[in-house]
Amino acid sequence: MAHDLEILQQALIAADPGEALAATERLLAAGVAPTTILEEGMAAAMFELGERWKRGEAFLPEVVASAEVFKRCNELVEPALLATRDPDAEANALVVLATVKGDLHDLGKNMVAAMLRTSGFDVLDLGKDVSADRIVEVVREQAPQIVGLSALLTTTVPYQETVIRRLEDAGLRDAVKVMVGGAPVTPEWAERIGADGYANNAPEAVEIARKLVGAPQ
Ligand code: B1M
Repeated sequence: MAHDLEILQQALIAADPGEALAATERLLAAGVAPTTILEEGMAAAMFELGERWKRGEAFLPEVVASAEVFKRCNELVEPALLATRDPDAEANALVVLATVKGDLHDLGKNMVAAMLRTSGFDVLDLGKDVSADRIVEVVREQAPQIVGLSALLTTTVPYQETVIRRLEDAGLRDAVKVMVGGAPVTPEWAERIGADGYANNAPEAVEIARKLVGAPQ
């Protein structure tokens, strides 16, 4: 298994769809947990690619290509993940998820969405580059228990605070819990802006969301 996880990582970094999809299929066939494939294989590869990009050893077109291969691997893993949904673990809660305005990074947010669904949440995914106005409108109309805000750029992280302030202005803040995440987001930032929860990764997001709605862990 460790060998195929390594092959998957290298294939994602190299944006090689054939190798990446074959390694994903082998891992699934071997019964490796979909969460392990997502976190230890796929997310870890994108993190390493980001480090290489920072060092000038990878370039934007390569990152775009890797992100496409990531999505194709995800198409294989997500159904396997959803098949592990435990009908006895229903959270009876709606989560509205969005990558905030100005930010086009959605791979991590999509992983959070899939893991929340697997853990018995209903998820309304508003996508990426989502404005505070849109989020406020949806919270008013759908009355979710949680709003989840993802941001991957240091320039878009402050928009998480903008959304919280807009929910306050609209008189909706007390009606909904706000959870924030994304690589540059920290627990200190979450506390500073008055978010109710912070998660470092998708499995942790599930844990925090269940706590926020009082669902059994
Ligand atoms: Co971008 N990018 N990117 N990029 N990109 C980063 C974020 C960067 C750190 C790369 C680097 O320099 N090393 C850097 C930001 C630097 C900074 O802010 N200071 C950067 C940059 C600069 C840019 C552009 C500005 C580049 C340019 O155009 N010159 C541009 C911005 C576009 C925009 O958004 N307006 C850009 C574009 C892109 C692509 C489109 C090519 C692509 C995104 C494709 C897509 O998402 N559909 C991309 C990618 C792939 C990356 C890196 C390499 C990988 C991100 C990723 O998908 N990781 C990234 C490097 C890095 O993050 N270290 C980088 C995998 C994913 C599973 O992890 O998203 O962290 P992640 O999600 C995790 C956790 O964070 C957490 O759970 C997930 C699963 O464990 N989580 C949550 C996420 N959301 C959560 C929400 C929660 C809870 C947990 O609650 C609600």
